Amino acid sequence: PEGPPRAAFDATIARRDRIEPRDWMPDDYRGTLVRQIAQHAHSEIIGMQPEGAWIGRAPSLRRKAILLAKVQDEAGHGLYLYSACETLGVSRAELTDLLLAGRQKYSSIFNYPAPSYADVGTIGWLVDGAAICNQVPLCRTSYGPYGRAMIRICKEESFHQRQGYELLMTMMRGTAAQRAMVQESVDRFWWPVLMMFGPPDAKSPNSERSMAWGIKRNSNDELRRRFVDMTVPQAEALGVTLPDPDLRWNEERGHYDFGEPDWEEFAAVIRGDGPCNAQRLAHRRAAHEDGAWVREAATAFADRTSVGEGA
Ligand code: FAQ
Repeated sequence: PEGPPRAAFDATIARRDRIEPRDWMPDDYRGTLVRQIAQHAHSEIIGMQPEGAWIGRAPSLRRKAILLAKVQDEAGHGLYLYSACETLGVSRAELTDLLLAGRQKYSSIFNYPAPSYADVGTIGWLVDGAAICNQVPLCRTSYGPYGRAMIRICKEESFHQRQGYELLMTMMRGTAAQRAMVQESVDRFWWPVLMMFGPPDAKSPNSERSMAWGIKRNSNDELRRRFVDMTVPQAEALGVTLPDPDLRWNEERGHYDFGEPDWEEFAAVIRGDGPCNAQRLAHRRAAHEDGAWVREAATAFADRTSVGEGA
């Protein structure tokens, strides 16, 4: 509608204040939020797979306990995000069905394999590092439930990033073979991590509108540049080389210059043709089917106990 509800929405956005679930909002605003939040939630849940596969093979009890806690946090993040999305009127069951039907996406990065134990460290350092860079501004997103979920998620992601860096630092102080494992892992992950920020601004169909609505606070390229500036000194401290011959400090701009990711590869991964797309979705589908009896039992129990509250 035009008139009061629309004016109230526009004024809230203009003040950079929060829209809450019961406020009137345009259908496109709601649709964009459902798309982004669901995609984010699916990423957290599918994102458990590459590291989760290392839990049984962690090299010590301490490393196993840390990894178990981290992967469990990712499940928690998925649940906060599904809850935030449910305030927009779609259920978690519907969102899961859309994911399994290939009608919603999850982050491209989780379609790459994690064949080496060093990948556990690299995922923490670079993937969680990129996630933080993208998500800190989302704490100020215009939709209340999403922004509040982001605050807690970002605190946990900071721990995840530090544990990854600490793991890699330990390996870099080890043998030559361990240092080579770290370098090989960073070489594989660097470019796919830069793609996590999405297509270049000129090819990002959703950015302009999402930024006008305050859903996104920064553009894809801005956040990608911020991530590179933040990460290069960390790579130097660690003693690894980032696999980009064009990476160099630009004195004039006060930022790093860097090369262009392979956007053809990005498009292929999003289309479903990445190295692990089929495996990740098949695993997610199997987990969902294996859990059917739990959902049925919980529903039956809830039906029985809801007759007299608390009975
Ligand atoms: N992968 O117009 P834009 C994590 C799609 S972190 C797949 O620029 P937008 C933590 C995009 O959806 C990862 N698809 O789109 C963790 C759109 O297609 P659609 C999750 C991508 O939304 C760490 C099309 O391309 N984080 O899980 C990607 O304005 C370790 C055009 O793009 C978030 O989701 C991509 N990388 O900007 C867990 C953050 N990029 O939907 C476990 C929240 C773009 O129209 C272990 N999301 N596409 O069919 C965002 O900030 C935004 O949605 C962007 C994309 C920046 C990802």
